[in-house]
Amino acid sequence: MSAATGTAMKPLDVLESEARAAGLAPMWRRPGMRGQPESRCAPQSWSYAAIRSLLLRAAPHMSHAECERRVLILENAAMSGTWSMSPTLFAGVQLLLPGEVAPVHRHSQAALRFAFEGNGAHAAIDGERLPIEPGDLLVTPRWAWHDHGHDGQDPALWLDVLDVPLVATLDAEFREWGGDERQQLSSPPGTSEAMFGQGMLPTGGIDAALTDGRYLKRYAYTRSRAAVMQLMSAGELDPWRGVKLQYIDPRSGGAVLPTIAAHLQALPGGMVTRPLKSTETSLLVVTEGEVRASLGGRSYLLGLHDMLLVPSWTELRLEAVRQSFVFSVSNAPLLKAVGLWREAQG
Ligand code: GTQ
Repeated sequence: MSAATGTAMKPLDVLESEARAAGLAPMWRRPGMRGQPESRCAPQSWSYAAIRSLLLRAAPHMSHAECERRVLILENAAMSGTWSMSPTLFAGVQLLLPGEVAPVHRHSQAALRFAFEGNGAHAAIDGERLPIEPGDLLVTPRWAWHDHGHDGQDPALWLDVLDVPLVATLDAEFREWGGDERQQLSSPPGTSEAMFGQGMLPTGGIDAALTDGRYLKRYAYTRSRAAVMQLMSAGELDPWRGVKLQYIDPRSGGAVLPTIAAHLQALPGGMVTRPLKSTETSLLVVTEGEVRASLGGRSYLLGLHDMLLVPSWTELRLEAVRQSFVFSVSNAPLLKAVGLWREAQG
């Protein structure tokens, strides 16, 4: 351009274009490092009623035979086209009709499911069949074979949360289909809960063989709800959280998955939490009651099964319009593993 217009290029411009041609970028052109996180995802709420209605309308046109899983993805408005809820997490709501089968497969993305409605659905994970009843949490670690079925009468809907965007960023995506539609069962029902779900762990020299593919796969809502309910009734309230318990993998005492943590929270009617922000990105799901959330200066009213995405470093306060229970997931384990987890209590 300079030659055409007769204006001489400045020496630095010449150098920079030479640098770019050599595959180099001048860092002096880059904005400085940020003083604090500015998330690529934005606060967003999703109406369960809207998702449910769309899935039921989609079902006659989209059988499980035609799609891998019948899911509507919670795609963040600030990340349009990425199929992502946040830079590390994928979330979607899945519909399985009575008699349908979501065929067996496995993938390098880790998954968990939180059931919304429908009795009689079940998962098979690593050779064990588990019920999926409303409020249950099911864990499907990386590379675990899994399929889903439904022997009940009403549609089954649940939330799927996977670390899909993280695994894509790390260029580590693998997926395999099983030979048959359903996997062969190798453990009687209740095995993993007896081994890991009673505050006890298997012992003995055959540990490894005994526990291969076995871990706590299902956290029944009756038990997790009773736990937070009891603590709430006893007044064990944290001003920032009410009662908030984390689901743990009893083998490690840590989160249920290396990249995804899950929690259940109880708030007595009328409680307003003190403001809190952290570097974790969370998705909240109201499982009972009604919650008004103040997030990043905006207010959201969340009814049954409505969901709210809380980006990194965005201040959150919750007000329980009446006694409420909130399930949540977050990417906290990942941040903690690399020393990036931070929290500021207001
Ligand atoms: O049920 O295995 O929402 O593989 C997305 C990908 C669910 C599943 C999703 C999956 C699944």
